Amino acid sequence: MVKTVIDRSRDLSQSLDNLGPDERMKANSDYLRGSIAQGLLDRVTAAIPSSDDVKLMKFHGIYQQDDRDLRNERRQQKLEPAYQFMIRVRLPGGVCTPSQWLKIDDLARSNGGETLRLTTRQTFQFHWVLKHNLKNVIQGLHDTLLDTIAACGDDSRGVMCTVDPQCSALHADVATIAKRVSDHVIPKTRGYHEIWYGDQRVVSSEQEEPFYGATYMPRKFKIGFALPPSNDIDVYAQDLGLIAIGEPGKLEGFNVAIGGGMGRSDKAPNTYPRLANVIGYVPAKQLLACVDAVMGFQRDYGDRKERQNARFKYTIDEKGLDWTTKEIERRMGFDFEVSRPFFFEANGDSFGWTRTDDGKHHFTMFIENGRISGSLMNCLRDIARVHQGTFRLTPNQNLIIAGIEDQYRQTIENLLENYRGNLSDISVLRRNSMACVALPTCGLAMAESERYLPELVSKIEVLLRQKGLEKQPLTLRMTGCPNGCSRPYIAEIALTGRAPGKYNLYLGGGFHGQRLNRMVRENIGEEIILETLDQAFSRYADEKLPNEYFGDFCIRAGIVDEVVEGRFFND
Ligand code: SRM
Ligand code: SF4
Repeated sequence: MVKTVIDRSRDLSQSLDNLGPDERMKANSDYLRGSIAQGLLDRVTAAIPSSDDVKLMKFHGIYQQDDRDLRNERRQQKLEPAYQFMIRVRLPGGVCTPSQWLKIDDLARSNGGETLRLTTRQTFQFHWVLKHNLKNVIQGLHDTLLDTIAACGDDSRGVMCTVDPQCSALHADVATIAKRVSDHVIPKTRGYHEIWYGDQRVVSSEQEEPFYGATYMPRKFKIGFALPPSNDIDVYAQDLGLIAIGEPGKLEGFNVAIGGGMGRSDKAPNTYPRLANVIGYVPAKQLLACVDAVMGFQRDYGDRKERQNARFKYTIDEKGLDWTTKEIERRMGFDFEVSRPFFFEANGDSFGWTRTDDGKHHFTMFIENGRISGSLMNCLRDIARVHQGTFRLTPNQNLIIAGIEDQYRQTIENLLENYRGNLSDISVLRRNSMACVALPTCGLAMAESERYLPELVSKIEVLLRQKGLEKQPLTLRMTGCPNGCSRPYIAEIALTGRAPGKYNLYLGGGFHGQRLNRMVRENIGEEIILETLDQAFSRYADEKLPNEYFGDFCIRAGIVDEVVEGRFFND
């Protein structure tokens, strides 16, 4: 058992007056209970009446939202907004069983608007859940050994892990560790169990949150495990990225990368995306001590006055990378070893059928922007009824039907065929594209994303075909606001929403997520987006070197300047 290092000298709950309002709210919440249980019983409104409870529910994996398509109409009718809730499942490493799939499918049909969303951090989201159905969903998940604790909130979020079947032999070991880390860092409050499962409160002399304390983390904290050569999880975008080192059957340890993050805000010029820095190597057996030390550092030094500067990346830049590393080492009680060599090839998924050395078959299926509904939902339910392996949700919002034995492959192929599981008519660009949810559910969206990208991709496909570039793999990511939920700032082409129909256009990110892109045009509509891309593609088609990626070309050709420091300030 690893000893948890807690620096009580910085127990901030002692001096709350100097801190931001969310810190006081957390400290006064009775370890995330607040008055959520009472708010759920209030039948006067479809919302949760207390704004503090709305924030606290995020720690329970639940977001209050409203249907933004109906906002104006309801305002005119003097009705309250059409409140409903998003529920995010905690699914470390993105792996679930067929019986869990069937339960999730069932809950989405009965309580979640007959749709499911696969997220960029390898989990499921239900949208459109009404207040009186929240308990049904959470208890239904509990029946199948799933929960939503810490899927959102100021805590360690869903832990990611590479799911590429080609990494299978090492995958089992790393996925087990990812799950162990997820269990280790999960909030320990019993508040969740009391509110959602009806457990009785038990008086105990033990500390309710031995690691987090009453104020939890200053902000969300994200951990991800990558297995080279696949960087599907975008390890440089994680607060704590762990790069597995070893051979199949012999996992040795992890290179440790700290301080990645995508979020930025137009309103706050001192916010920026940042790539994580690799600071050293730890043997696998010392990993939990490392996780405690890194998270403990951020818990104790993160900014608790200004939430917009509270992510780990800003703490590191404020304290300096060297000092941060030394302090983490002090807390671990040992030094990092020199980081081990590794290389990444790509951050996308390899689609279609593969067979691994253990004789199992895997099918990676393209799910456009992670959205599952209608005939696709039916097809996947049919597959879950016969499948004996696992489902793996990829960090690119796709799905792997994994671990299929010889005798089941034909059945699954037939079921896929009934749907239209044929990848050949899906362009390379579309397969490598990703959009965040945005409208109509996301309260922060300024522009469309998931509902618009498919249409825009069709138009960009035409440009690529005209230049003979349709086979060229390139990454394209869109968001409805600058927050970066589809990790746009490391894509070769990115569009982030500014206003309805208007986006900032970024070019020059690294193909395997190793380099930030740069903004080339601000606040532009579709016509100028296509015109700008058309010009860049023309030059690329004429001047590209053999095997040169589009992002690399944009830098070499001077279309954008390279971001050299691993972060950029708002352009
Ligand atoms: Fe995100 C907030 C959706 C991955 C950065 N994100 C939101 C909220 C909850 C909006 C809100 O606060 O009211 C969105 C809910 C939309 C909806 O209707 O479902 C939302 N984020 C998503 C998802 C579902 C996008 C998707 O299409 O898959 C992803 C869920 C991941 C998961 O399963 O946990 C999602 N969000 C990300 C990522 C990518 C990642 O983590 O790898 C990022 C960038 C990485 C990072 O954190 O730096 C990301 N989301 C944000 C931010 C900006 C954070 C910041 O540092 O400034 C916000 C806004 C905030 O926290 O204040 C945000
Ligand atoms: Fe919402 Fe913005 Fe995230 Fe898209 S990037 S889901 S619009 S917060």
